[in-house]
Amino acid sequence: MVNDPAWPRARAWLEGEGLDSPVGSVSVLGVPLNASISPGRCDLAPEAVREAMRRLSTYDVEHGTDVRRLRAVDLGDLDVDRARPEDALEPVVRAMGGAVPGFEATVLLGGDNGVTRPGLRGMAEALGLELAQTGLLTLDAHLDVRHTEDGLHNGNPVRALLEDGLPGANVVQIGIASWANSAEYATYARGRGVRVVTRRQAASFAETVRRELEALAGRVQAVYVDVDVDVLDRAFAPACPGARPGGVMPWELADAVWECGRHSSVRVIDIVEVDPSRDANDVTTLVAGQCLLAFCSGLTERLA
Ligand SMILES: [Mn+2]
Repeated sequence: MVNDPAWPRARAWLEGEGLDSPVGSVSVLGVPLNASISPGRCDLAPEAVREAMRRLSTYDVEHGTDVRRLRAVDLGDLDVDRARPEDALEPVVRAMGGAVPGFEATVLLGGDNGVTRPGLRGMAEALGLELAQTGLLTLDAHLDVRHTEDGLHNGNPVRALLEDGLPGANVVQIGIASWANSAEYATYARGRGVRVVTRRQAASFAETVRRELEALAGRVQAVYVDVDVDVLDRAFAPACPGARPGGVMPWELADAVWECGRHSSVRVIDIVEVDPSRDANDVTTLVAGQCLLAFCSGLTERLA
């Protein structure tokens, strides 16, 4: 790969290369949890996404932002690739005690969607908040409220959090897809007070996210955003086993994630469900890298 100092690479930024006098800082923590309902290799994602960032620049031409104005601190990966989600709770919460304070925002690179429960619990603990003072915004095709009787996995983090004490009214789920959920679980989520916004209802995806985030932020002290990459159309997310035709477009997701970066209530975002062993032409790892960068572009705008 040609090294051109006039074309800074996102990977180098992630490794600490930035501009003088940063406007703030972001921490990045790999959480290679791999305990999905359908066996896969989501544990490979943090390193694959970092690798994809070699081919992405740091410049957001849409907003005129260079993310190198932010200081990035990559804290590496947690040793949870063989852990059950129940056993990942303690190490993730402990690591977030160092990854959240002192940074304007934290990006968790999953791993499967099981990351979201320890991620939100870790954010709450790091900020000294009760779960009831926190909000969860999911950009996901799925409700993730399958029952928890047989243990935790990537299909039930939202249910597990509700059972932990997160009030349903603090949860907003955007991008929920047809033929990817069941009537029973949709009834359960709505019955718990969860706000469910379907793919079609969120036709203007980023605008819907901006509006819902604003409303949620008014009710809580800090917001955790779960970006399940399977909210994308399957054409752009072949590495996400749960992605289906009819999902959102990459630019819609980028705009939505940018809005999350810009909003002062958002302290943590996770990017989950990418299984690089299923990818085609690196499209999914590239789009996951773009999500990280779009969030950081919004964060730069927040702090500038
Ligand atoms: Mn999910």
